[in-house]
Amino acid sequence: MAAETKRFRYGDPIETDAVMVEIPVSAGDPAGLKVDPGAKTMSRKMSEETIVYGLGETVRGINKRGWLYKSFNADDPHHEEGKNSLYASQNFILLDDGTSCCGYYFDHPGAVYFDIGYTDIDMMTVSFDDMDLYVYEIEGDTPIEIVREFRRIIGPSYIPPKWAFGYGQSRWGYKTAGDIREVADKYDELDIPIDMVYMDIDYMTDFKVFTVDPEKFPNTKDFVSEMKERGIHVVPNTDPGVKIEPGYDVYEEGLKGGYFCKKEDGTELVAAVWPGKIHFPDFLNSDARRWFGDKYKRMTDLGIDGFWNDMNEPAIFYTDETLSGVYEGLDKLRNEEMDIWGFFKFKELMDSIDNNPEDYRRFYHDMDGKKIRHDKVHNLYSFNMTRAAGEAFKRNNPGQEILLFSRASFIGAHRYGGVWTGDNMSWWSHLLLNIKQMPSLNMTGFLYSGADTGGFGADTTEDLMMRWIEFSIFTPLFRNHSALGTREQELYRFKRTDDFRHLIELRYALIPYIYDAFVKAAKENDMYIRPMAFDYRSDPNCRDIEDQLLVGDSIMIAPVYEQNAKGRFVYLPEKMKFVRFRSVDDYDVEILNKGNHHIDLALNEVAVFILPGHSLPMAKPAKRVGEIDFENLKYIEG
Ligand code: MIG
Repeated sequence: MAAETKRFRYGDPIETDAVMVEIPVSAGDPAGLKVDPGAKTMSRKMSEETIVYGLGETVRGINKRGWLYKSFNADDPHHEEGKNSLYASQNFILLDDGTSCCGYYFDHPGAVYFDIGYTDIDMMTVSFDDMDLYVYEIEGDTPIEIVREFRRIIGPSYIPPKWAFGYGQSRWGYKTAGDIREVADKYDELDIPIDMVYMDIDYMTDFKVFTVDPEKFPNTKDFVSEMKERGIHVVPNTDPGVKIEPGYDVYEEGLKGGYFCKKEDGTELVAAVWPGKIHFPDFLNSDARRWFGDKYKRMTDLGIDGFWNDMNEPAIFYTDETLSGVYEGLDKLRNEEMDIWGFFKFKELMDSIDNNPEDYRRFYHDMDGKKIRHDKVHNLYSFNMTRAAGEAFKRNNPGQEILLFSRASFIGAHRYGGVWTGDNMSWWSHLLLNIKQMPSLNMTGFLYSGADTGGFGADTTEDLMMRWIEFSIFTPLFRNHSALGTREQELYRFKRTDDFRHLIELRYALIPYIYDAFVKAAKENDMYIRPMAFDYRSDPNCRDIEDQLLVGDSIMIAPVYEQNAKGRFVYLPEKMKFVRFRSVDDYDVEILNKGNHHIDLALNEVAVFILPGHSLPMAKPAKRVGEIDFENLKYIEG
């Protein structure tokens, strides 16, 4: 039986455009959900065996059971397991008890709460602030079929240019053309392959979107082409907020066109982000979307062909309203004698200043004639920023392939771009989190994804960087990025640069495999990275595995994610060929039988397991994706 979808309607849903295939609305409630309109909940009992997959980029495991997740895109750099929200809202879940399975998509643009065995370990309860939504219930025989059907209805995943499968170096702190050039030079001096160097916010004039500071980049066009001639793409960061500055044309145009989000009284919301006081473009309005999207042409006219959209939850440092509330509160405290409760009140006031929920209720969108308060459609903001860019590229750069990925996301955005998982930390636990997030993101259509390799916040270490790279070799987006003020982590900052070169070369040798598997997954609505239990569903030992993954059709990976570990345990659901790579040409192979094994993996060694009957194609090492010979490959037979 092929999987089948039914659609149910509750209340007065806002059209999100997440789903592309028109499915007739069925009467009644979904077969597997108990709907309680009074409580605004939809629930379902789970058996002891039930695994709950999905939710895209979230905290915790591949199996989402045992926690409360809130879909409400959050700018929160503390990705700890006690959190309920990260940057993304991908409201797709898949329940599998081993013999029967089904999927649900809750198409709702506001907050959605997924209590998956949190209140009651055997119950899943999904709730809403407003029960205005479409629910899609997908029935099918296997998790793979359900995902395929879900992906069919949400439309095809974005495929980036081939060079976007190369290695990228980024850091918040590169300021000038000279800084960027130096990064490229150092990589080239050490012969470490690289295809991209990223430009973080300092390239702009006063953080004004769609500007390049002429002092830091005296001739951007020449610089971009100089870099491109050596095979390197420069990829700038783009923020949604438009600086309020008379004379700045983006601001003037936006104001004149009425493209900014307004408050109840009809005046533009003023918020503070990097540029200082800004207005937010109303991406939920098709005219504003078109207008903002067209501005990317300023950058593509300079030869730029890749972008990362940041801060689009949207993040708000403060608004005047919140700020004066905080000042008032502080003044009150100042006039009273400070006691211990005053101290806590003081701290609470300070913490309330950014991303304040009240601020998300302070402004409205004009959804093509319909005025809707922001918090009701919060999760659509980043989707429509990405869409603004993606649609504009089709319009203004026809036939050109452009790299695009975003921080915040919602289903639908996967058709226009990829995602990176935001401000993680240089922690071993975040390498493991990255491993667990990838298959969940793949389920929801975000195939082009990856994390800040080496970790963004906090100081990385050489061994963490090495182990992280050994995993990122397999993620479509492979970018080393770090925060201002942290230890510098370009690969040339470390001692074992030969090992790093060998690892990045291995990535490049595997790009024919990775790219093929990626494109095939995108075209066939499959997953490029999958949990073990998807392919080995009848093997009970695979049901709990959260740290081994299937990549494409031919390989399994088992990354090391513990500091000082010299190897790890793996479970093989069938006989496989274990390849221990030190470099493209230096590896040993061993056939391992089905069962548990401990494998030794020195710090510079990567484990790849080739599935029986499959083979792993490898290209000759190249310094740029464009130099890879996709025709002459050698094959390691499984
Ligand atoms: O408030 O542009 O997640 O990757 O380096 C921080 C500076 C803004 C957040 C992004 C991060 C980026 C940083 N940005």
